Amino acid sequence: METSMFCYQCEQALHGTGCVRVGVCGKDPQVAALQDLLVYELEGLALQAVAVLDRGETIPSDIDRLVMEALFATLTNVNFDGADIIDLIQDVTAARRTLREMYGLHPAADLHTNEEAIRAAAAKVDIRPQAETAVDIQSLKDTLLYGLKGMAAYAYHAAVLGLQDPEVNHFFYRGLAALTDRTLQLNDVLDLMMAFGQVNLKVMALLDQANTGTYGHPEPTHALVSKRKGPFIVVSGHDLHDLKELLEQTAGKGINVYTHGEMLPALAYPGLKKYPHLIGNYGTAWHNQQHEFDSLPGAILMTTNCLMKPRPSYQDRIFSTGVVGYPGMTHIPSRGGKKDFTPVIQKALELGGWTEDEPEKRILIGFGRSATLSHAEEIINAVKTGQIKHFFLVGGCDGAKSSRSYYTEFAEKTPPDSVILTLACGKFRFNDRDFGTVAGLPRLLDVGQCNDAYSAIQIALALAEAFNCGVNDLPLTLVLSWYEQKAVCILLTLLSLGIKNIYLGPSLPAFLSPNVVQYLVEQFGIRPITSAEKDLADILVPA
Ligand code: SF4
Ligand code: SF3
Repeated sequence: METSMFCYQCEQALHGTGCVRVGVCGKDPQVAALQDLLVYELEGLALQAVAVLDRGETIPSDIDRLVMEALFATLTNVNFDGADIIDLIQDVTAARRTLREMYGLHPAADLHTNEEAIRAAAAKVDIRPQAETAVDIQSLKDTLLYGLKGMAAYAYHAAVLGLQDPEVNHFFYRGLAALTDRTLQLNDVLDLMMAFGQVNLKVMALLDQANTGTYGHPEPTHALVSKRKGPFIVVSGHDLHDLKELLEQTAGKGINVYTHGEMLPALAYPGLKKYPHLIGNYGTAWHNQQHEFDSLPGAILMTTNCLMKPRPSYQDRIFSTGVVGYPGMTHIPSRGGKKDFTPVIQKALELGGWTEDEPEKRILIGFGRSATLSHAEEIINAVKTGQIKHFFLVGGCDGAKSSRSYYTEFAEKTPPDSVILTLACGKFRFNDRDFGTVAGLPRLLDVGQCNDAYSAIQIALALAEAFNCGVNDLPLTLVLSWYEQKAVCILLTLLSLGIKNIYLGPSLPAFLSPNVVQYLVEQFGIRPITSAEKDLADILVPA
């Protein structure tokens, strides 16, 4: 049984270098090794798939879907259950066999089928073979792998809503296969990363199309953030489809449904807010869940990341679904494309919920690209007349580190003639504050989830077009916080769009070698955050 591990894929990596005994996130060495083996097996599958694609043949769509699910399961705070990872390894092994038989490929070595063989292989697998011999190449390949994990999450959400793009699916194979190619030089991997950024932009567009096509464009909404009496279910994560299915199954049952964390933006979609029992939002960002869920008199459904180890006080009332898993946690499976949330509903009714209404409190959300750009004319005029002098995008992941208070201070210190766009779970640090208005618009515009980064990019591109300039010439500064691998794929997309001078924190990724950091600073002007005062002074220095 493994007693050591190495993982440095997220911002919580121990000492800023990597988790070696157990993950700061709670991932144990056995699960870490199994996840590495899953990635290794996916690389093997990808090599086969590339051979098939190069012959002009196609990959069965269930294999495309498996690749998304398997990569997504290895994203930080998604799946901590070794049994689930073993199932996925067996599925990938079966997919390799399928491709071999369909297309007469050479038999692959090491097709692990039983649990014992899988665990033995996991103990030996090394998915960073160039870590000692080619530090910078390995650093770039790791960055690409983490980007692929993030992209898998986006592709999965779009696929759940019926949208896939063959070019995107193929890039998973080409990207994973490239990770095994020892002939690649630094420039080759850099080129691949930029190509990846553009493909990821397509996935983000696809997900935007899936979400807005299914549920309509988010609209400005004063979302309830106080408790209402009665039984309830709290839904966390990013999966709008799971929320929709739960809303259908809870209709008329006297149960309120609250969003939590990254599900908050769901309250602004016409196709979801039409359910009157989708009542409001409970809680804040993922890292506060253990105390927010402690003794909660309601049921909790985790649809995606970020899941933390459940405390005993609520382990009987938290459920997982989709790719999420935790040992001992009740999982709601998908059967024939449908989910049966009866256990969650029964638990909510049994617990009874809150006994009193809290004084009502609301926050303003729902400024995706459609709602924000419906004010384009006012915004452009306000810039021309000097009422709006600067735009900030203060967004990204939240996390537990105290240095993340930077983002609250930064938002608070932005001048009154500026607009703050925000998205993802980092906004919970300041989204309940009153930033007032500028040119008749709210100063704080909540664009949505991290899954809505496409919306923010479209807003920036529309402003650039209106002013007939590039995004880098706009009075716009991106101040991003990262934690997990979706942030990596977004960053690579921004770089592939040529966007420069991004402020990044709370710390730089451990997987970027010093030379890679230097390259990013020189080529893209990436700036590690310092203090809110200093960074703001640097940004707002008169031209
Ligand atoms: Fe550590 Fe993050 Fe890896 Fe978890 S995902 S083991 S916290 S680096
Ligand atoms: Fe948050 Fe996990 Fe990244 Fe979706 S919920 S932004 S960290």
